[in-house]
Amino acid sequence: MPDYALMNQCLYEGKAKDVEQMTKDALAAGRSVKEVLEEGLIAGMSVVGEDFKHNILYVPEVLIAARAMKAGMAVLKPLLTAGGQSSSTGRLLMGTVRGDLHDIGKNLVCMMAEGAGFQVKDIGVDQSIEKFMAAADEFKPDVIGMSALLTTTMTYMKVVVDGFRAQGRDQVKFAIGGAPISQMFADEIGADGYGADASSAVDLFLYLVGQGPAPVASAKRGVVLSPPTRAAAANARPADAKSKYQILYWQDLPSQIKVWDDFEEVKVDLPSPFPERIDATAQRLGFTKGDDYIAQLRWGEETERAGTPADVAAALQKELEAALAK
Ligand code: B12
Repeated sequence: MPDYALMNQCLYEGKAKDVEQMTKDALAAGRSVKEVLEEGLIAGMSVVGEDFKHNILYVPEVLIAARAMKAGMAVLKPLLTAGGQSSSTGRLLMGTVRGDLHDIGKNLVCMMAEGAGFQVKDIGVDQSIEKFMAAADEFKPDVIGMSALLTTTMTYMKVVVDGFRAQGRDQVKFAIGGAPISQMFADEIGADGYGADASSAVDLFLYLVGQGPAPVASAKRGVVLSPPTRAAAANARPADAKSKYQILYWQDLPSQIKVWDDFEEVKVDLPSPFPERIDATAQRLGFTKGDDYIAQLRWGEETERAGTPADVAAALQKELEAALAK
């Protein structure tokens, strides 16, 4: 019996070569494609999804895990398509809407959806309604997922939804997501649902194909502190509390701060103007493709300083802002 727990762990840690080899070994040992997919890969990815949802893992780690998942999937793919053993949960067509080149979130959603057993067709970025329609004619999706990161492009989602509905194509469901998107916006444009992150997206897709419960309303993630955790932490923590922290850099530009102690963890996505600086530099250097962009991210050294995680996070943010203003 293959050690699926170990395989899940390797996937979680993003060890693509190990996952690939274990997938091959499990097949060589006579296990079914379905079993290897579900117990070796999907089970590992679902832990990644949960930990991402709860801010235990962050975007770079999730993308690395997703690449390991892809390495395993690449071994299974020919067998899945040839043997008719597909355990497809549903068919998902994904694209970023016209005028928008952001694809990191979309790619992540695609990988997690594949991990959950969906057959995914990703038509890429900057996609017009005509392209969505042509792809839908060919691929016959159950769900169309649209991504938009710009307030100027999100409105195009309505054009696509309206266009499909106007042609009487009511059977396909629309899921939408991206930084400026909300449930309210989804309701406004008549989409069937909104997902705040890749894990919520998969819950939503499962629901839309009748294979999961209605997702609870998801909200954007920000600083991770629930009031009960803070209260408990405040009681348990010694007066001379120390916290550890790391800064996530895009090249040498700070993007996120993570601070933790034995009681809680705080994550701060640095607000404007930090993302604009990163955007401008990425554009200037031509690192605008998902993988190229992600390859520039790295966590800084783990460091310790006095204070609770919330205090340290606030102080660090101030210092970074002051340094940027110079
Ligand atoms: C990376 C990035 C870029 C990269 C994109 C690289 C790439 N290949 O994607 C580059 C440098 C190319 C870029 C360019 C620009 N960018 Co930019 N960019 C970002 C940045 C920093 C991160 C986006 C990201 O990847 N996040 C990580 C992923 C994992 O999260 P996500 O995309 O939100 O996806 C998650 C969820 O939203 C959800 N989801 C996403 N899609 C879907 C779909 C479905 C169906 C579902 C259910 C869920 C779902 O699940 C995902 C996974 O968890 C954001 C800042 C931010 N905080 O969002 C700015 C940001 C989006 N960019 C911005 C801007 C202004 C631009 C530019 C106009 C800059 C310029 N002056 O040229 C250009 C526009 C280019 C274009 N036409 O699209 C602004 C948008 C402001 C606004 N209100 O419209 C932001 C918010 C930065 C800022 N604060 O100013 N950008």
